[in-house]
Amino acid sequence: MRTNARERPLRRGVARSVAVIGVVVMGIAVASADGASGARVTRGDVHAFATGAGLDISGDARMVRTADGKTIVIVHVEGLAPNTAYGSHVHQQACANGEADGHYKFDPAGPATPPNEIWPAFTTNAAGIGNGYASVDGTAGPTAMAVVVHAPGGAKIACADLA
Ligand SMILES: [Cu+2]
Repeated sequence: MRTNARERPLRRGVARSVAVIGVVVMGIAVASADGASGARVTRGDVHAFATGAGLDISGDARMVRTADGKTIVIVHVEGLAPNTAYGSHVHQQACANGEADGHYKFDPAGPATPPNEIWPAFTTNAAGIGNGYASVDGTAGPTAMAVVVHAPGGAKIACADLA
């Protein structure tokens, strides 16, 4: 069947992505425990904004500034709609300050797209669970303060302060 032939590579790709995220999470756990690696980790729990208050959203977000000058962000969110693509970005204020304000940019005068911004977007599984991942060259500055999750329409629905 032609349909199956098309689906198989996609499924393999998804499985590979999940495996890659798993390896990265393990690597970060090691980095957190081992200060000698030189990586700096900030993290926070994901909670719903007022606009997402009807949803029982939970999860966590992590930012790793690696010793070799990369910034990696991982966000894990539960309680979302199934099989849905969500936007997610690093924002430049705390969640409680203007709903985290706008996007963090490495170069404030640069483009509003990666890699000048950090976008750990994701698509949820059938259980409404999503795992987002982004890795960019450069060490994020101190105003990379929160990870925001956006509904498909763009509304800010959830946030995690990175501390
Ligand atoms: Cu955003």
